[in-house]
Amino acid sequence: MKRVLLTGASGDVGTRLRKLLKPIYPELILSDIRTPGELGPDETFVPADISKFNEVANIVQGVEGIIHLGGFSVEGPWETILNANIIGAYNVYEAARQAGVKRIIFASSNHAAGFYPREKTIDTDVTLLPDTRYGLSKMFGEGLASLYAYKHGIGSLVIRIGNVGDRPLDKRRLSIWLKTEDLVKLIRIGLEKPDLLFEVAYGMSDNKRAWWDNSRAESLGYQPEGKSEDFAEAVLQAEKPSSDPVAAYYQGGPFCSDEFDADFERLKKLTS
Ligand code: 15L
Repeated sequence: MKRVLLTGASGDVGTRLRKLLKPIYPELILSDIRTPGELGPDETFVPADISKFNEVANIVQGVEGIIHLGGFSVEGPWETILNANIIGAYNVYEAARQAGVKRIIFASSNHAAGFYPREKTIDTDVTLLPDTRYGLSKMFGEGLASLYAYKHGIGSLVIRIGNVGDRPLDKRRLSIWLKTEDLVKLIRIGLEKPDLLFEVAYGMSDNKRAWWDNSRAESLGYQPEGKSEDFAEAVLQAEKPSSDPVAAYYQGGPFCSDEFDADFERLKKLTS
C-alpha cells in the first residue's frame, strides 16, 4: 500500500505518527481542519472539515487505505462530538465506500468501555460501557466499521486506544500506555494483513499491569515492544494520592467522574 490518508494529522497522535508512517507509505496524505506545524517538503497536506461530506469526498480520492484519527479527542459538548466524531466518522466511511477504498483503521478509545472497574480484565468482545459522550461517539465508530465491513466488504481494524506517548504519564496509564511505534505495528496489521474483515484490538503496549486481554491482536501478529513496567518505579513515586474515588475505581479514570452524579456505592454493588 502506498497512498494512505491520515486524518487528524495535526493532533498529538497524528503528529507523532506522521514521521513514522511516511517511510512506510510513501504517498501519505495528511489531512486535518488545522494545518500541521512544520510541514516537511516531502509531506502532502490537504485541509478538510470532516463534518462536511464534500470535503471528505475530496481527500479520499485515489487512496488505498485510511487511518481515521480525526475528530474531537476528549469529552466535549454534544454538538462538537456529534459533528466532529459521529457525522465525521460517517462521512469518512461513506466517502470511502463511494471511492472504493478497501481498508480503514478506526481509532477508537478505551473510553468506549471506560466504566469497567480496574480490577476486571476485559477482552475485545465485551459489552461497551462508554464513559462520556466522546466514548459513546467511539462506540458509534466501532459500529460503523462493523457495518461497512459486513455490508460493503471494507476491511477495518478498530484500535481501542489507551494513551499514546513517549512514556506512561501516571499510574492509570501504566495499564493503558501505547508506545507510538506499537501503534504503527497495529496500523500495519490493519492496512496490510490479507483477508482482514472486521477486527478489534486494544491499543496498548506490552503492559504488565494491563486490564485488557489483547490475545486477538496477538493472533493477528501484534508483538508490542514498549513495556510500561520499565517506567513504573518513577511513575509510582511521582503519583499523588487520589481524591476522586470514581476516577480511581474505573478504567476510564477522570472521564468517568466527569459530570458523574449517580450513587457510586449503589453502582458498585449493582455491578460487582
Ligand atoms: C483518550 O481517548 C484521549 O484521546 C487521550 O487524550 C487520553 O485522555 C486517553 O484517552 C486516556 O484515557 O488517558
